[in-house]
Amino acid sequence: MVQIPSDQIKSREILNWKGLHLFHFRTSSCSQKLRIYLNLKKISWTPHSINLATGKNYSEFFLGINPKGLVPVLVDDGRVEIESNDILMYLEDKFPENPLVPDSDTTEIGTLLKEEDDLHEDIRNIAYRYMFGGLGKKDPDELDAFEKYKSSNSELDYLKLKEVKFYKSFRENGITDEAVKNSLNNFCKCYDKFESLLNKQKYLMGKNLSMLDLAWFIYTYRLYVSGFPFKDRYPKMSEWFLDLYSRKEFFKEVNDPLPLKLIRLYAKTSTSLSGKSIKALLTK
Ligand SMILES: N[C@@H](CCC(=O)N[C@@H](CS)C(=O)NCC(=O)O)C(=O)O
Repeated sequence: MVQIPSDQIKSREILNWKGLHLFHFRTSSCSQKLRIYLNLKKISWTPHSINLATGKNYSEFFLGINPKGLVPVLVDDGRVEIESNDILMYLEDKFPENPLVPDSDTTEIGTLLKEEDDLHEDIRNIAYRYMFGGLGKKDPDELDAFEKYKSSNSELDYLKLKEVKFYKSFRENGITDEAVKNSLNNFCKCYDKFESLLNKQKYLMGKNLSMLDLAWFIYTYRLYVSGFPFKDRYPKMSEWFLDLYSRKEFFKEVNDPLPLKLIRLYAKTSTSLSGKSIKALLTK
């Protein structure tokens, strides 16, 4: 778990908040995953939207909570947790009814969620190239101030530099064809594995829905919208996705609750604006 100790929280007022509070953003993939979880578990929580598109994650208030400038952040009666998968595990421990971890085995799901988290930069590459267009560009002055910001946690200050590097490179070079190819390769390795599992089971970890399905639903949604040919390449995965997408707990949390026909149309348009399509860059 990545808990930020309370003596390191500079925006002290949040430490007095009662109950579950979530800093999130509507279109953030990690926030979407958490909100789907909260919907499925029927857990009530207080939302605090941090607008990533207008740089609110670089405000002094928010950096005083998470110096990495990332959502989601959970605040539970003054306890501050970051990292979406750790937040999921924390909540699962606190709300064990209707479990979303199979057979209470946290080791296997921990490994699989880490594999998913390791692909975060890959989903970023896809989303910034095919979904967000120029909207993902950060204001250079805000980015500089973010880079220079010093919190009382030198480890988080160091980890933040990875974010700065990504956004600087995105501003200068966009997301290159090479980066998209590599990211697609990484996704295909996982999808190859999941496709064969889904030939014998309904969900990614067996016969019951788990957090892993939530996590991969979000990635699959993004790739789908970006024009990844799931139906041709991974038909079982495509069925699995459409089933989850038809459920209101999932559907209402992803970007725009559009009918799938419109999403496919959107995928075509966004692809034509973003250079070579995903289909053209799929190498295997
Ligand atoms: N590993 C982290 C990743 C968090 C993350 O990258 N959050 C993104 C949104 S999905 C963010 O806040 N980005 C900041 C930005 O877009 O400026 C987690 O799982 O919580």
